Amino acid sequence: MKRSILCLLKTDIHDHFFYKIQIRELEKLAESLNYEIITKIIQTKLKKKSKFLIGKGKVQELKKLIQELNIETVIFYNTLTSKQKLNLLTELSGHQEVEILDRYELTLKIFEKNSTDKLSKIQIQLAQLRKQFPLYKLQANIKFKQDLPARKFGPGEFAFHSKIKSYDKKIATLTTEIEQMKTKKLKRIQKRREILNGGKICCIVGYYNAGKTTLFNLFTGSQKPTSDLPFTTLSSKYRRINKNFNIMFVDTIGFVIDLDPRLIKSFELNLMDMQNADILIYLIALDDKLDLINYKLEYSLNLLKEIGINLNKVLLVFNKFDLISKQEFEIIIQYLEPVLSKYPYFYISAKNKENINDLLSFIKIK
Ligand SMILES: Nc1nc2c(ncn2[C@@H]2O[C@H](COP(=O)(O)OP(=O)(O)O)[C@@H](O)[C@H]2O)c(=O)[nH]1
Ligand SMILES: [Mg+2]
Repeated sequence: MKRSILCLLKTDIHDHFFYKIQIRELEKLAESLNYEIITKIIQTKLKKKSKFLIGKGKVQELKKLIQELNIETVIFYNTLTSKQKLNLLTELSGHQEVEILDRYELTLKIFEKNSTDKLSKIQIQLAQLRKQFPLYKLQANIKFKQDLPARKFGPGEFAFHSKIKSYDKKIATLTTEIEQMKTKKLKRIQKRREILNGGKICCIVGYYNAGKTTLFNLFTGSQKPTSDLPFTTLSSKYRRINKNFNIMFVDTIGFVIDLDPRLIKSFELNLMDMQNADILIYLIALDDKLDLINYKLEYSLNLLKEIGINLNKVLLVFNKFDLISKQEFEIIIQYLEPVLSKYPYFYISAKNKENINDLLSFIKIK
């Protein structure tokens, strides 16, 4: 367990609600990697562009806390530029170097830990390289200037350039590899369509912990691992209910709030599963707070639209019905009326197998 501090910069002074969700999300992500959260720092500041992201005074406060509380890692909710990360590393490291992470890097670390298949591994590796490269360039540049103040060309510079070249090369190789995998994947999807012979592909999407894998297992009799930890599922899986049933289900990666666009891009291959499906079950966990359900729903529908998905194929499915009362459900439905009037919706409990047959019948005729 690494002793850690969480750090969030809030740029909206009127935000009295959402930042709490953000910091809670960060906490969950960090805990899933065994970081021990010792304390949290939240600063409200309008300007994000600054030397350290947070203000200079806050940095000194942070420095003191790191020493007093024996902190090994500082995790930021906001994305840090390479310059900000370098400045923070320089300013905050005492005898021992502190680890500085932003949520983007933290998420990649979770991906890395959970990835079991080659495809996910390559996508993650590429995203990590792309993120590390600019920081490496900055660090190497500074170091090389310190090492060789007088000479123009020296061994330091040579090493620096050859490392940059190897970074470039690795990124290019992985990019090509992913392009090839995309082509192969499209072919595989087409083959599945041929086997289905007019049947449908139904992809289950939604936030992590919505119960996607639980529902997939229930539909297909699979035994994929489920858990309340983020990103247990990384690679997509296709499976039919049985040979006589003309629908194939797909379980895939979950969303998180405020997903960095680069993260979305780095999982292009998973997006292909969503883009090529005939039906999208958008699964929503009913045990979240009402505001959060609403926020997640709006955010995800937008996201789906952005990645080019026709929203006509979306079916909203509320899961974990067993965890709330009928009255609570009514309140949720009323609150979400503006969205619900646009999509067909169902409520189920994947765990207790409630209302599953109704859902299946609907999918069959859709
Ligand atoms: N109470 C309840 N828990 C559920 C239900 N469906 C899934 N879960 C639990 O929610 C957690 C996340 O499930 P999982 O299928 O891994 O979610 P995923 O991240 O969307 O794939 C697990 O602990 C499941 O046991 C449900 O209908 N009711
Ligand atoms: Mg899952």
